[in-house]
Amino acid sequence: QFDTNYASGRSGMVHLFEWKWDDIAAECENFLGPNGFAGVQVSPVNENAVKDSRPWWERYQPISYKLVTRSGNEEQFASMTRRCNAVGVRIYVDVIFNHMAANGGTYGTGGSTASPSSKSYPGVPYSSLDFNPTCAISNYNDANQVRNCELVGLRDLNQGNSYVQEKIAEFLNHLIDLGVAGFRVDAAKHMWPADLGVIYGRLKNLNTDHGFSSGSKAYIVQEVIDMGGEAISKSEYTGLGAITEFRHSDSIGKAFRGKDQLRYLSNWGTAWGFAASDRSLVFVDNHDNQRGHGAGGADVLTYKVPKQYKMASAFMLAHPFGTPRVMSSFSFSDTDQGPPTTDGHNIASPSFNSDNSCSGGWVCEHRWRQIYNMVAFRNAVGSDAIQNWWDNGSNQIAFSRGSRGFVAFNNDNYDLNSSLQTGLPAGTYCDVISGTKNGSSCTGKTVTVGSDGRASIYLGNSEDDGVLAIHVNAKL
Ligand code: AAO
Repeated sequence: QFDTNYASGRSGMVHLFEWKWDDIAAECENFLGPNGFAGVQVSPVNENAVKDSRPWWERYQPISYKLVTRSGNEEQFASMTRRCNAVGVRIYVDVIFNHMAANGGTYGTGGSTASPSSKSYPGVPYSSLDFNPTCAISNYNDANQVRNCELVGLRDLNQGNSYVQEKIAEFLNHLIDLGVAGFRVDAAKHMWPADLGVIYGRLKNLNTDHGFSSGSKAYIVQEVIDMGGEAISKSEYTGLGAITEFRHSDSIGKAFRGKDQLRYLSNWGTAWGFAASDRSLVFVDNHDNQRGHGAGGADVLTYKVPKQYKMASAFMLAHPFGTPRVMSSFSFSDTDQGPPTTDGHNIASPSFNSDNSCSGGWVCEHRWRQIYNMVAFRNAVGSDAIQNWWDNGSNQIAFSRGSRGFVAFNNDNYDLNSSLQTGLPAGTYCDVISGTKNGSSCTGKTVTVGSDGRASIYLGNSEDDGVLAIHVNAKL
């Protein structure tokens, strides 16, 4: 459960937040597969409570485990996993089994009804016997309360109950049969690690018909927000799977917002309080903290601060630490606002511009050249270690990944203009941030590396992007 099950030579998971299954299938074939992406985290797949204003968060209020949501039905889901796996892109599902819908969630996207006030969800079925007693979480210093009471009024399932364990395992195994590669376990912090261990222990191996090697286990990443100072620590979960490393999001945001000098990033990793690399799912922002939910606060970078966001994303993708996940958003002004729709209810498909970017209300950070070209960088450098670290003593830094890739950042208010050791073989390279290699030419800046591995690197502080990146697959 620690292995992402990525196809070899690929990296980079993208969270296609609120996308429809048919659109994701097409995206795997047309964009993610060809550009080296390894996986997609999809929005919750099971039936959720329908809320009048159709906020994005209605999907975090389960009504049943039927696979019917605004993203599509079971047939569409199954077709998506098949089409994505066929082009080497894995699917990870956001699964919610800490709780069921809160009061007011009386009918679901799949036609089931429920009575949350009496803890009755006939679509599963669950009855009041399957839930913890009603109480609210107000004190994160009390582990019993965090795990046995209700998160924002969501009816709290008792995962210690064997019937509940069975229903959850059935739901997850159904998804494994349909070809998924793993799960993001929502609100894992609100469940007892021992109960999660029992549930994970009931999971089947991944479906070999979908190209997984026999004996493969689902990758599990548990949503555990641990910024320190609370009763529950991520280390209680890292023996069971990976965790969402929120400190990464917080620290990278502070650094690229200029609240921490970039030179301090030289020991980026566990020295910053992060979990071990293979247990850390890392991200610049997520669907919660980009809109003020969850944790991370004001320092989180989002698509709304594009220059710093691209720099932070490039750093995350260039650095070997963790399993990076790229956020792909819809644009919003109101933090409750749901995805773009055609009629207030049905989710609209994204449309694409000639430069690969999206329109129609979809931001598609994963289609920003500076981001997808860094996924290609990550694939090009493989497991090569960081070498040739350089900094100017403040906010200009550079490093190589062995002799396969080199990246430089300038977050100072003056130009970077230095001769630096790139570690790369002599030649002319295309900077994959300002442009793309196109046959034997480059649409952006070029960098000439001498026979001693050095190159003169220029990054003006008023340039569109504060990063420059070259790698062996972008040699001209
Ligand atoms: C909606 C309405 C509610 C209503 C409810 C029921 O908004 O007003 O009461 O329905 O009718 C999402 C939305 C919720 C939404 C819910 C259900 O975010 O607004 O409620 O769907 O529709 C905690 C959890 C964490 C959770 C996060 C949002 O620990 O698991 O809150 N994230 C997941 C999902 C999320 C989803 C759910 C869970 C529920 O990703 O999308 O909710 O399925 C501290 C704690 C954290 C805690 C935060 C927020 O964080 O450590 O564990 O997260 O507080 O309460 C600093 C600290 C940091 C602290 C933070 C905030 O950053 O360092 O530790 O401040 O104080």
